Amino acid sequence: MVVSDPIPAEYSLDRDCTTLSRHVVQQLVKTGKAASLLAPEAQDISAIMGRIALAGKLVARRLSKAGLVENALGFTGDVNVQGESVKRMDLYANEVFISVFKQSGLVCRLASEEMEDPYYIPENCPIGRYTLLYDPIDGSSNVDINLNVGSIFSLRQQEGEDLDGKATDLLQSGHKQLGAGYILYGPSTILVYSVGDGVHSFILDPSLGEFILTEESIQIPPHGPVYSVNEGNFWQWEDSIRDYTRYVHRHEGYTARYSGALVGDIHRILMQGGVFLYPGTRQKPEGKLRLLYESAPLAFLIEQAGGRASTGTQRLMDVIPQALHQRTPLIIGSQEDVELVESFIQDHHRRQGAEQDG
Ligand code: P6P
Repeated sequence: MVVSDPIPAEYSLDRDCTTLSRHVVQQLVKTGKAASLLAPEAQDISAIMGRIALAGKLVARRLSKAGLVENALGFTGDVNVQGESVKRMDLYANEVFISVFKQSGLVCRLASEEMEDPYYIPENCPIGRYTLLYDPIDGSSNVDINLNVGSIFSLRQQEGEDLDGKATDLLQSGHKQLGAGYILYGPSTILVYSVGDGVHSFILDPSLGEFILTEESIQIPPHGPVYSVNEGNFWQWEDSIRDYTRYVHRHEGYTARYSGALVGDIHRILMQGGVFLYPGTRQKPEGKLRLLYESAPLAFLIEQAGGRASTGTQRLMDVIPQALHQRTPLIIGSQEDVELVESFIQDHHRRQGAEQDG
């Protein structure tokens, strides 16, 4: 008689065999973006997600040892295109994403927060017509103090030949994204993605070296208690955002959470509900966060999870960038909480209009 050794509940085989690549292919067929599991577009995007997962594993490994490895932490002494001091981890992660796509025949252009112009992999271009836009390490100020950081990615299809090397075909709205996601490097390494049919999360099982499916079709609560904003900027904000802040200070049921790293703050809101704000200031009305590789991919995800993302006055996904590193104000999260912030902005504009008419 064969005695089947009971498999402990936490190791369900079906779940452990739902690897990221297999899940992506299934998703693409479900969304109709691929005719079959073996269709080239399904295999390509699945392979791209597999390479992104490999990049996540390499970055997670480096982060876990950063404190023990010479010259892994701290600053390089350079300043990036954003005018920000570059951390060694920023550069490492940026190189990792480039390296995993070399000889892949998949992605022929990479646009990153860390590079003024896109990086081309010409040998891939005849085959792979995809462009990866990414923030290799978002929140890198947290790296040296062992707090959570993340990578954000967005996948687009190249349009035209880009002969001038300026990638102007990328200057289109967020609706052009084929998929988007983030990797959160925390107590666990979590990869969250969507290719247009819901948001799904995977946790890296270090013993397997695989991202294992943990949650499918994540839905953000319509309302949540968290508001996530750097209140140190209060005196630089427009009156509308100050009025919103005073409202949540004075009403029960709100709590402030802000880590200084976008991916962790967004993940909390995706899972528990609430709103994240990085509004413009009087000096910088365009805000701080970048549109193409931070706000647009997160807006894609949050909308797929039933949430809302805006600049405060416009749906974030509709914004058409004028430049690769364009910044944008970002208000993102639960439908009701984003709408509450927008209502303060609309009221403020109405009052301004009335005063001007008055
Ligand atoms: P501040 C990190 O530099 C980042 O780009 C995001 O990860 C984060 O949400 C934001 O900037 C924090 O900016 O001005 O509050 O320190």
